[in-house]
Order: sequence, then C-alpha cells, then structure tokens
Amino acid sequence: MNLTINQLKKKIKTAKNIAVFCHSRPDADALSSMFVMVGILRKLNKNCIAVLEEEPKKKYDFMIGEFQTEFPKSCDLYISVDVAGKNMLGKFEKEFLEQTNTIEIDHHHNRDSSANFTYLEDNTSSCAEIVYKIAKFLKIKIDSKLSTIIYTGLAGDTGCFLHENTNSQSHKIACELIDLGADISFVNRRLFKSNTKNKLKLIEIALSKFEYYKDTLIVDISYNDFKSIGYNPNDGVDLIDFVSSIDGVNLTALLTERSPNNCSISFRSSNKYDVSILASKLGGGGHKGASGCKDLKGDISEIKKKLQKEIKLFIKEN
Ligand SMILES: [Mn+2]
Repeated sequence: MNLTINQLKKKIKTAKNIAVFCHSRPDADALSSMFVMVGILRKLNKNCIAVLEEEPKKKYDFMIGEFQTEFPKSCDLYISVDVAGKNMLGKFEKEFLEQTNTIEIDHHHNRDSSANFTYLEDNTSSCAEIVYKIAKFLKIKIDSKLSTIIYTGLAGDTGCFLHENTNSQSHKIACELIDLGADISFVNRRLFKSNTKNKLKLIEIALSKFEYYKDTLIVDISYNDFKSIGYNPNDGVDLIDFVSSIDGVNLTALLTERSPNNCSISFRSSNKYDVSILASKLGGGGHKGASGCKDLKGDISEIKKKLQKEIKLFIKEN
C-alpha cells in the first residue's frame, strides 16, 4: 500500500521503537538516508536503531553513527531506505519480510516491494532527497552535520550531479543544504577526488582488460587480479565512473569477482540505453543510467560469456 506523506508521519508518530535498514553493500545514498532518518527519528524522541549487515566502507565513516548487525526483534516499526528489491535486504530479508509493520522509503522506478507500506518518489535523484523532504515536513531542524550527510547521498547517487537522474530539484535541494552549512568540498573530495596507491594499481589492471564491442565496453576483474595486488574488493572497487568516462562508449559493464566464484556487474549508460533492462535480464536492477547485479555465482569467464551474449542481444534490440 502506498502512503502519503501525512500517513507516513502518522505511522512514525505512533511508533516508539523503530529500526532503520538500508540495502546491503550500502553506497553513499543508502548510508546517508539511513543515518539521517535515524537522526530525524531520535529528534522526535523515538527509540531508534540503524541496522547494517557489516561495517561500511571507511570513506563513509564521517556519516556513520551507532548501528547493530543483528535483527532487532522488539520494534514496532521497521523502515527500509533506498531498498529497491527484497534481495537488497541481504541477510535481513527473511526477518524483515516476516514483520507486519514495515515501511519502505525509496526512489527507484524499477522495483519490487518488500514492505507492507511504501513511500515512493521515483522521480527523485536520491533517497537522501526524500529523507530531507520528510525532515522538512516534520519540521526537524537540520544542522550543518546533518546537511553534510544529506548532501553526501545526493552527490553520491547523482555522481556529483553528472548522472541523468540529476534534475532541478536535486540542484535546488543542494543549494538549500549549502545554506544549512553542508561541507560540500569535504564531501566531494572524499567521494570523488581521493585515491590510494593500491587503487591506482587496480586501475592499471582494469586498463589492461578493456574489451570494446561496438559502442560498449566490458571490463572484468577476477578475484586473482584483486589478490595479486593485495586489494580487498570489500573495501570498495569504485571503478565504474572511471571506466565509463570514455567518449563514444555508450554502455559500460564492469564485472568483478569479489570473492571466489561470486561476481557483481555494474552498468552505466549515456542516455542512449536503459541499462536497468539489461541488469534485470541478469537478475539485477537499478536506474536507466546506472544499474547492477550481484551474487552471480560461478566462474567469472562463464559469467563474462553470458554478459557478452546479453549485451550483443541488447544493443541489437535497442
Ligand atoms: Mn539511492
């Protein structure tokens, strides 16, 4: 059932103990939305906890507050943010689905619902924008720290206001956040301008793997590639924006084997293709310009063959 913002407010107001979830392997938007939501709920004097599968990437540590890694059993409201599908709940999927008072707050347009109640704004660039709007609606005071975290979600999901999902609303909200004291140069440096020596070694490997087909590019990095340079892929791979920056390439697929025989694919496209369709063919999802699949089990070379086949078929149909 879809909620209006008033119905959402009512549900929040009547709950006492609230748990907030985001998707597994959380990105900037997921973490931003989750911790801002927790911040808002605490300002409303709710007993509220963030729930994460594991410790998030180090580069996001400025956003991270207190969280727990076990499913909290005694809450009267469970909220997920930025979760577009059941399997994005990771290890909490089963228990989350068993609850009766669940709300999902989300912005994805290609989605499969995992909660009893949905608050959706699918023309919004990031979930952080929605959470910001909810905060305003609930008349929560947004300080500079909170505005910095909200801005991080916006900058993250728009790729620093470069992706197709960027619109006038995202810019307007960014302006409001700057006026509220968001430290945007800190965030943008942290998200888009920092590299490690090891990361550059990974880029070197990626460059040696470029494989073009018409206006598409496939890059694959195996578990052994990661191992050869002592790179832990769980610290974040973050190569997709780099490899998808080539003139004349309209579709990029980055295939990574993050643990033995367990692969992920990230897709990016200019406005020529809708890569959410391509991702859904391989069991994933996402947005028109940015999508992905994870937990593809099997040998990376076999998965790559399947990917090549799907891409050829896909560009023939488009
Ligand atoms: Mn998002």
